[in-house]
Amino acid sequence: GPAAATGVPGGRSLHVRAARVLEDNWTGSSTVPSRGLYPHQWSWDSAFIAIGLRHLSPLRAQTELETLLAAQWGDGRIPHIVFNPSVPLDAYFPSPDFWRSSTAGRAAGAPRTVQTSGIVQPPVHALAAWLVHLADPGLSRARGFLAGVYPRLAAWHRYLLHRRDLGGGGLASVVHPWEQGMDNSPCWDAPLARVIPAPARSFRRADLDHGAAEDRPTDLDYGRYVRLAADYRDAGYTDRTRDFAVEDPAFNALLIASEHALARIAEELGATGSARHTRAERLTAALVDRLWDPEKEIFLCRDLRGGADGQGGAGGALIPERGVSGLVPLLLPELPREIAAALVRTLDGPHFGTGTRLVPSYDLLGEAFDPHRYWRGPAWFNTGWLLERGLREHGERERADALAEAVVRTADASDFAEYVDPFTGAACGATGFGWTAALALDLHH
Ligand code: 9YW
Repeated sequence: GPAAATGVPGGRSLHVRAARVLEDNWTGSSTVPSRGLYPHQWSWDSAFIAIGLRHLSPLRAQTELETLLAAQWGDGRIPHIVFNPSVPLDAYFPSPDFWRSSTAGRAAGAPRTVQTSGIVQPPVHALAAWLVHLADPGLSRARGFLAGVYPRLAAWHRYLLHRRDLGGGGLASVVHPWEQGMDNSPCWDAPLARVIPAPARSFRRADLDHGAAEDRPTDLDYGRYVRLAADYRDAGYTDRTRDFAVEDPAFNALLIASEHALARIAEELGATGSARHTRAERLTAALVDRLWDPEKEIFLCRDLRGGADGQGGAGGALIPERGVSGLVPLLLPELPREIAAALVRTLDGPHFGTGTRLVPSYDLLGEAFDPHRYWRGPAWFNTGWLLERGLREHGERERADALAEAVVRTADASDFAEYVDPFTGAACGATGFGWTAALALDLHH
């Protein structure tokens, strides 16, 4: 791709500026999403960051993933945060003394030597490992990179496909909005409304030291996040019956894309990947069957505890909110042609496309739409990257090129913002954000 200088004053290219962000956020064994706001290692951030890092240093990209996987629990889960012991406890909430992984998570096999959270994040890791391998197969083979990560990634998928099939339909469920990664998306409003919030005075929001309150989730949201996480912890992080259980389209699409990647990794290691490819195809069919809405032409979340009897006895209910998560399955190669075409229409149409520079995180016409508040409207760069990949996968080259260009340009112009106003591209949240720099770098290549 066009790796040349972009002609900005001073002549420093996007490549150099993105590399600087990733250098500043590098701790020696992994990369923080943001020095101020998120000073530890986050699971799906690291996967996206590795995808960009591979262009700067395939070794650092491999190390990034290896560091994360070293904190894997015995039951296979990859925790959403791996805490850096040298960062003060009050720099981020909820801190290790809230999660208490090494004691509360003992039955689930939490590691003893490193402190982690107990929930998970979307499984982008096998896809990232495969892309990192491809950047320098020689180094990867010499270090035994794939041979080292394969059993851990396989255990991770096994955890999600078995312990987290709470709906019995083959898909993985999330038990907390933080697990799906789009914390305060309006898609979560209905299932969250049933959660009794922890009192606001029972915790201190460190995030507000670094971000404008009106760009962040509310105190009421946080009260509910805290309650759900504390209940999960107090149940020993076991996945039996949970009050909050949702099947999310992006989470499952990423699991499927990663299952395909794991098949390729197996093949590279001299084994057969066919059982994994077949499983990915079956999961794609389950995704369509359980989450596709043919009228709205988007995938929806299934609230397993919603619906007629409130217990999800009838398989729960679809949540009628359009979030960007419902477009992410475009990533999948086996998506039926007519569904891929419908998703492209939705991307272009009044709910996500009209007047926007980048794809918003939530329905432009939705009642809850807010162009600045976190996952309730702003555009994010990881979803932009995933949709670019989806468009390319389905032969939409011009649309993919245009989106790639908009992602790179907006990332650069916003000083690698955490998220942006979807109409103007104005920066929101933190700047110098890890995955923004990494994914802009990847699309620039
Ligand atoms: C939190 C780190 C994480 C991201 C999530 C994003 C936010 C809040 O920040 O989560 O405190 O974990 O919603 O997707 O991984 O960047």
